[in-house]
Amino acid sequence: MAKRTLVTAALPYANGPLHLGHLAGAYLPADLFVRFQRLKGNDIVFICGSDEHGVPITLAAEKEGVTPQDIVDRFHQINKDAFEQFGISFDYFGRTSSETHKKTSQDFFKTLLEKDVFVQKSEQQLYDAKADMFLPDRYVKGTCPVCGFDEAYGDQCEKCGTSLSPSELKNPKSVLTGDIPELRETSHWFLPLGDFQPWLDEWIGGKSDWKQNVIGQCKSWLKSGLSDRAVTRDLRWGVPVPVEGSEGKVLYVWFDAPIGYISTTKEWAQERGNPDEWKTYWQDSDSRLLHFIGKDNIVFHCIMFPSMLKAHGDFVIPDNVPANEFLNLEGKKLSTSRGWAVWLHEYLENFEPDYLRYVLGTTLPETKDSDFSWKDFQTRSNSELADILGNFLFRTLSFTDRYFDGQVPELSNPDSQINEVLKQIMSLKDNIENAYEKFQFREAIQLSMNLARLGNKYFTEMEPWHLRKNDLQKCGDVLHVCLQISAAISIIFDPITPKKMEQLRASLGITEFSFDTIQKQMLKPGTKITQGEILFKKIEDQQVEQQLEKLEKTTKAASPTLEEEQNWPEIKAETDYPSFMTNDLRTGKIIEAEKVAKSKKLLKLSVDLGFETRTIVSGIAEFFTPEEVLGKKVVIVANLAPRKIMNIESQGMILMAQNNDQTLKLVESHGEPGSPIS
Ligand code: B3M
Ligand code: ZN
Repeated sequence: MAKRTLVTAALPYANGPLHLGHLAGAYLPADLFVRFQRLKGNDIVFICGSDEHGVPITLAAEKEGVTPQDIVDRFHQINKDAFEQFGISFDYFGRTSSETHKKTSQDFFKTLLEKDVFVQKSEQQLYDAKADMFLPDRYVKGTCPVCGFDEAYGDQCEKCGTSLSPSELKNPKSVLTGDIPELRETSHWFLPLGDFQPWLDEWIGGKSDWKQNVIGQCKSWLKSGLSDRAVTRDLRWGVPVPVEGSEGKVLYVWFDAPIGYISTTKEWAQERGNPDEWKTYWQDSDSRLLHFIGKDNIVFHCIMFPSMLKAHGDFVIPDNVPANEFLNLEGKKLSTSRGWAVWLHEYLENFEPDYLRYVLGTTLPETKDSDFSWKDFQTRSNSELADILGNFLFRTLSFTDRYFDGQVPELSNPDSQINEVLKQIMSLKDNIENAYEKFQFREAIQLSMNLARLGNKYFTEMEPWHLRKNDLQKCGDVLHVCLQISAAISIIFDPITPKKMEQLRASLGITEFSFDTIQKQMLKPGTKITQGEILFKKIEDQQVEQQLEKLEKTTKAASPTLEEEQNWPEIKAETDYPSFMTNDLRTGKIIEAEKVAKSKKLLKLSVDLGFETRTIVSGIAEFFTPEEVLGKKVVIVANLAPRKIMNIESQGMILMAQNNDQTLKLVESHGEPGSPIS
């Protein structure tokens, strides 16, 4: 077991504000982990900062007609504030435009240069004569050589995920001027990743404790073979290449950004007045390095940066990279360009952070993509945070305040039931610890809520309001137990809802605590407690509706991008007229609609065809409520052979249009029910 841990969370690009997807991908899981480790009293440092270089920044600046510096200054502050308000408890939040970072990354580059790690190559690259610059990465768009998608970027095709270099694109176009670029000779330094392949194979092959999704991605990269990666660019914005005669060249953002973890740790140490302290985290073999990231950053953190660290030789190599998958929003892929996102600073205008920390924590995309919906946010906030956790704490504290003079009663007769309940606190505690250590935060949070469930159920079953009248001693015992559970909650929930737990501990008079101070009886009899206020209030329907309306509005305002308009499947193989005419399409009016029990996807519909009524089972329940389709006139395939779906005979099919974001839309008809469509 390592003596100390350095946790990093991906450095967010300072080119825009943060949204829920960022929080769920890297920052919340990292913060849960770090807060838990701090509770355990373990030595841990949590580092992050703004990624202020690279094409994402310069493109944002060009779009707005301001300087890159303006962009990064603005979003560094906005994002830093949002993190703070969400209680993301970095020990230091730096930025890659700092002097320390410049020096650290230049020194890193120079070391690799001296060790002869790089390959220097001259090659023809795309150049925009009008803009007078080379076109690295996202400065160029074109057709993907792999899947044919014609809006692929110079560094990656977002459709098929292939990572590309600009010269691989077919029909390239400059995003600055729209011109077709010319080719010009330029020279760059490359990291020959292939040289590291044997080492990477062995290193990653030995990682039995890494998450499956991470291992899977790494293995597929390794399997397809690693090639040279350019680590410099012809750009004006970035860390200058520290080699004489290389004016106009900067380090590639994915070369300098991970080194930002090192420079930020240095700045943290400087700020603490112990400038060499960073070395213990980066250079002592007793330190473990953990990178929390989203899945799109896996290759950089598991292949490229470890190779850089290995080549350098002075630093520890990551111990684990617990990357998350993606978070969807209301069943659709998050998209900032389409306005389909919930921005953190906007969330904070309406709700307290701890609600989101909890709800998002229960839905983290740990092993596969997951979904955030406002309805679910409301349901979980109300039925778990308010009805279980908040209710239990309020009942316990107010009862004690009222009938026991605000003091923890004695436990006079610890019968077997009481012992069982107290024992369960301890076994939940162990299981929670285990889940945190394995990066299973959803599990840890669910188990934490089980502790509140235990308390709530016990309180209800024991009916202390009756006991008070006929067995005051037993009533005291029950409250004693409930207060012990409350005390355990105030620590166990600390990583999840830190602000609320601070309030709770103030009510319980707990000042010194750690995860291991959770005992069956933490609160001594006679301890004074105060009732405090209700910790979790319910979220009203109208608050959630407002959020949904806002989402609709922002999506409409953001015009769809070209890539979305053109991203349609290929036309199917040709058919002939007689074959097509064997399909009997009719107008049908939906006259009844209900959800199929035990199915998320299916609606059972009664459809009036004028001359008869059909039952049709349709897989549209994730897109329409029964009320929304009722009365609609749609297009039916009327001569499709009947099929049994969930034991219901479906007598036809309804035509749907499928949009790029995978949503379904009804194909509506203006004909009369029964009218043939051809
Ligand atoms: N800025 C990409 C991102 O925000 C990048 C991460 C850098 S981590 C060293 O997704
Ligand atoms: Zn592609």
